[in-house]
Amino acid sequence: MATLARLQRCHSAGAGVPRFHSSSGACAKEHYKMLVLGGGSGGIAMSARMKRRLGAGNVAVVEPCETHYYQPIWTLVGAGAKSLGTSGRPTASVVPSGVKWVKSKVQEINPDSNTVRTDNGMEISYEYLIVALGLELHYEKIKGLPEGFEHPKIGSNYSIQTVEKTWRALQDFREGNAVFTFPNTPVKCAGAPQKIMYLTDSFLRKTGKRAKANIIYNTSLPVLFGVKKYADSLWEIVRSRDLRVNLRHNLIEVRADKQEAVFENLDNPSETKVFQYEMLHVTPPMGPSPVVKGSSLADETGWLNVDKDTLQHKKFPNVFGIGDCTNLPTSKTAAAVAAQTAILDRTISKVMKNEKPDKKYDGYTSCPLVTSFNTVILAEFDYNGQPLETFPIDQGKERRIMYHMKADLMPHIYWQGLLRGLWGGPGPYRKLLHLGMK
Ligand code: FAD
Ligand code: UQ1
Repeated sequence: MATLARLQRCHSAGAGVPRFHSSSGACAKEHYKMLVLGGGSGGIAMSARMKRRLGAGNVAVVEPCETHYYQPIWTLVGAGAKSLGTSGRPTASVVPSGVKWVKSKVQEINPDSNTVRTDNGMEISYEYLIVALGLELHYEKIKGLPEGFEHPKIGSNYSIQTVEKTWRALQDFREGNAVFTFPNTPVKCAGAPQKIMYLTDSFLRKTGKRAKANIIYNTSLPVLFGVKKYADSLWEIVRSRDLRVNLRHNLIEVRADKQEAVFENLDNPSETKVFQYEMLHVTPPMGPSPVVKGSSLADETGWLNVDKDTLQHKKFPNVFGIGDCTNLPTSKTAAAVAAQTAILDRTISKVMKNEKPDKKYDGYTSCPLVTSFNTVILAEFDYNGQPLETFPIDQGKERRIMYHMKADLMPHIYWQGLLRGLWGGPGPYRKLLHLGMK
């Protein structure tokens, strides 16, 4: 499937056609005080903050894709609650004005010479570098994919090409198994693989088909969710809605022509189980950006090797990292990126003044666990897996207000706040809201 193969390089059509956004035109060598790699959530937010700090002319961002996507809304797109069109905006409209957009793909990072090479043969040198290259999806690591997506009954909310297929499969559901997977790798938004299961359950109840469905969540993990408080709430929901959870089940093959999904038992890998499906939602294996992995910026596992407190690279002091590409030991989300932007901004200002970074990232991350078409459990936690909740109410409960926050408010905070460098996460509000509680 040509479109799926392209997904690995870019979310949008027209990728890989190098050209330049600014009027200065292409030249073989360029230099910037601040070079940002990747124009996703972290890259655009940091470009905005660096523009404020250094002036637009000193900042460039390298990003090959024409369209910037608000990925968190794909959970709702896959369940038919939002349209795909609402998730994307032209990259040209989110790159801060005056900041140079190098519309190209980074091919090589050479931190020893402070240079980056792009796929149009350009060499860009920098004084400071921010790496925000996200992570790589690996559908191809499942036998039978990505070509299996050419068949009906299978979808995946994790890519622009397959998210609407989830909604199609849900609408086409007649009777049988609805199977949801979680891979044996780190993932972005670890709640998303099960959010679509709860939405499927709600949709099938609404349309009177629930009695004809077995809803099955096959996860590689040994737990339903990594933080006990929220896991307890989710187990309660799973029990009350008659959802089946199989732990340590890892998807290894899809036989899309026969509507069969094959899982290995991670506690006994010689044992495989075949599940016939009427609907299959695949969360693909994920891994580090190959550009990071192939450079001396990576740790032994391939993720960008940054200090967990300051986000400064552990070996190259003029290099910084943010978001899904890093080895920060927290759950990979846009909410984490938001909190990281405030810390990284501060770290960079200190490093530029030859001072010691003084603000520490606590690992804040958040996952709005959508449990129906009008409820969310708002999980928020830190590096230690301890709840770090913004609101002075029990966030372990399903709440309607949190659904509106996720579906209606959060997109505005993302486009108008985070991407403009104005939203550094809810930390300051948390302190205010909890003042009266102390
Ligand atoms: P990205 O935003 O993915 O950006 C990486 C950028 O790097 C991309 O633009 C890419 O094109 C570019 N790039 C890649 N390789 C190269 C290269 N070689 N050269 C140049 N550019 C390159 N988060 C939440 O907080 N809440 C949620 O509810 C939530 N739900 C989610 C649901 C789904 C289905 C998905 C898919 C994600 C969800 N997330 C959620 C996660 C969130 O979207 C990511 O964690 C966030 O976007 C990470 O930002 P980033 O900048 O690190 O990476
Ligand atoms: C958040 O800051 C954020 O980034 C913009 C998200 O990504 C879309 C989120 O999903 C969440 C929950 C937060 C945290 C914000 C609040 C108000 C708790």
